[in-house]
Amino acid sequence: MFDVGYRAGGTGKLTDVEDIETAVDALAKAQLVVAASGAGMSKESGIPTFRDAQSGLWARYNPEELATRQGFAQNPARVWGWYNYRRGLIARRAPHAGHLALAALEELVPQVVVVTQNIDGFHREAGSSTILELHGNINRFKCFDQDHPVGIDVPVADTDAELEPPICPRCGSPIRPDVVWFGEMLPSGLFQQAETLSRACDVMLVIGTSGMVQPAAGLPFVAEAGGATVVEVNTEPSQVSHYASIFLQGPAGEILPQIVARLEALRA
Ligand code: BJW
Repeated sequence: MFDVGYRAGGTGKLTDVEDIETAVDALAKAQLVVAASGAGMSKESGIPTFRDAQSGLWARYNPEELATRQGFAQNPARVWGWYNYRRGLIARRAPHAGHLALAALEELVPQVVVVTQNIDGFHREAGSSTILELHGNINRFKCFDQDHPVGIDVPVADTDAELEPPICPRCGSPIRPDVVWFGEMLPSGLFQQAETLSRACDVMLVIGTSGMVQPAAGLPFVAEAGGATVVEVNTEPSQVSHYASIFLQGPAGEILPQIVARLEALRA
């Protein structure tokens, strides 16, 4: 359970009950809710986040070696092996109660859009219907040189051992996961769509992101400037907390079901 709500920039601490009720009130009146999720959303499914000191996905690697075009060009087998290992991890895990609660929110609010930085596909698996995957999807593939989409069945791996990637049948360049690496643009039009929705939404739920990676990190700011109530759900204060209207401290898998249960009770 979460103990104490913390209002960033505010005058003091509010109890969790007051904060959660304020969030529920805002959601009950909302026409459009944007749920902006990051790696912390999937932590309780057993997927490590990126920036946790000990267990994060970067703990044993330098991100520049793995999540950049230069890293792949230098050692495609290393990067392909790392992603195959992560695909295996995701394949063995499932969405948790927090993902399911976000999907259930669609029954309680006229429009809910999930804007996620996650590449694991758990929101779709949980039943959310409108999802913008800003950083791509680990189970989709394209070629390195030409971005040709490649529909192949790639076996997952139990280890992150180096493995040569398959070759694009059209141009012969190595195949890579269709995700967004550092220095790459987000999929065309997708970010603009996310920005428009963020500006228009009544409530933005910001769930489990450190708010360190642009341009996704700017969306809560866009929502706040557009007049939305920004509700952050995170186990720790983050870069987003500075301008969140409400900070609910605790795990997404506990807080989101509580919010939905209270909304359901209001509607009953
Ligand atoms: C919980 C929890 C629980 C834990 N419940 N919460 C200088 C200034 C500004 C920008 C830049 C700059 N230098 C470079 C840039 C641009 C760069 C960037 O932002 N870099 C920063 C590191 C500074 N951005 C880009 O390059 C982007 N493209 C771009 O900007 O294009 C324009 C451009 C082009 C050319 C040149 C320059 C600009 C692309 C970014 C792509 C990011 N890709 C990755 C990898 C995806 C593929 C893969 O998965 O391998 O995306 S990096 C990684 O970080 C991944 C994530 O989606 C992303 C964000 O991480 P996230 O989700 O916030 O996770 P964490 O781990 O950071 O945080 C987890 C949070 O959860 C924590 O707060 C916990 O407390 C919390 N939590 N358990 C609730 N149970």
